[in-house]
Amino acid sequence: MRPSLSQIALSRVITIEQFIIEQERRFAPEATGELSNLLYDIGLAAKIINSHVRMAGLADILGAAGGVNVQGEVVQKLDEFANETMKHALLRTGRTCLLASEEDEQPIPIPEGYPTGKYTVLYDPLDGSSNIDVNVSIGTIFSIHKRLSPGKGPGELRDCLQPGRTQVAAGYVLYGSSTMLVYTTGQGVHGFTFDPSIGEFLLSHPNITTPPVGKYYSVNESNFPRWTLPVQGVVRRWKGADGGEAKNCRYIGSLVADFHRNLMVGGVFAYPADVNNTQGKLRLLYECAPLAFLCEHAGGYASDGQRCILDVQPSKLHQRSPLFIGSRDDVRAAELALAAGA
Ligand code: AHM
Ligand code: MG
Repeated sequence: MRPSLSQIALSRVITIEQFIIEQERRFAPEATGELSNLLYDIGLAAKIINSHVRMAGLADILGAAGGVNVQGEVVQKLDEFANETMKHALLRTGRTCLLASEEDEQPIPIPEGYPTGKYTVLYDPLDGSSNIDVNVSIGTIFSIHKRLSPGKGPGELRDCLQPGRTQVAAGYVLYGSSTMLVYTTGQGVHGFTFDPSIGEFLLSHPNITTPPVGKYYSVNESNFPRWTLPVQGVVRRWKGADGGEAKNCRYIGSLVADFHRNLMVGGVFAYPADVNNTQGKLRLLYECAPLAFLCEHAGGYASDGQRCILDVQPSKLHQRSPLFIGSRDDVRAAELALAAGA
C-alpha cells in the first residue's frame, strides 16, 4: 500500500530535539550538550503546560480552579500549575543553579541533595493572565543565562541580575490556535509547531526574520491620557496623524501573542510608562529582555524608549521597564521621537 501524503510528510519532519542537536553540532561542536538538554527540559514543560491549557475550558465542568475535581483533587489555577511545572522540569536536572519566576517573590534555589549546574532560567510561566479564563492566547516566556558566580555552589542573586545582552538563549511558547515554541541561542530564531498527534514540536518556521517596517502597532490605548506628550505623539504617528504613515492596530493584551504576530508579519508593540506605572508594566527579566533578544536576532529592535533593552543592567529581580519592541525602523523612529521630545 502506498503511504499517504501525511505519512510522507511526517517521515520528513524535523523535531525540536533533532534541530537542537544539529544546531549544536554546527555552531558549538565543543559544547557539553547541557544547554541543549536545558532546552529539551523547557520543551517538555511546554508540552505539559500545553496539555493543561487545552483542558482549561473544561475546568468548570471537571472542577473549577481552586475547587475540587471529579477525582476529589483540588484544581490548581493554570498559572500556578505552569509555574510548578517549570520548576519540576528545571530544578533537579543538575543543569541549573537558580531559577526566577514572575510568580515568585524570591529566586528559587536548587533543592537540597540535588546537583547544581551552570545556568539560570528566568521565566514568566503563563503570561497574559487576564486572558486565561476567556479562551484567548497566552504564553510562557523564558530567558537563560550562564551563572556569574564561580564554582558549583548554590546560585546567587547576581546570576539572575544580568543584562539581556548576555543571554545564551531565550524563547517563548504561544498557546494559540496552535501551540508554538520559538527560541534562539543567537544563531537565528526558529519556530516549532506542536503536533498533538505525535506529541512533538516540529520545525515549521526556520530562520524567522521580521520586516524592518511593520504594518501593525499594538498598544493599550486606554492609557493614552496618562502617557507623556512625546509618547502620545509617537502613537499618533502610528495612526497616520502628524505626517506618520498609518498602521493598523492589533492588541490582544497577551504579550507573547502580540509579539508573535508582529514578529511574523512586522509591527511594533509598546507598553510605555504612564502616570500610574512610572516604570511601565512589564517585567524586564521575564518579559522584556527575552523577547528583546529574540527580536534582535530576528532583525528587529527593542528599546525602553531611550536605549536598547538588552543593555539595561537590572538591579532588582522584578524590575519593570517601558517597552517598545518589533520592526527595527519603527522602534528606532519611536526612540528618536522620544529623545527629541524629552
Ligand atoms: P501578566 O504577566 O500579569 O499576564 O501581565 C502581562 C500582560 C502582558 O501579556 C500584556 O502585554 C499586558 O500585560 C497587558 O496589559 P494591559 O491589560 O494593561 O493592556
Ligand atoms: Mg507576564
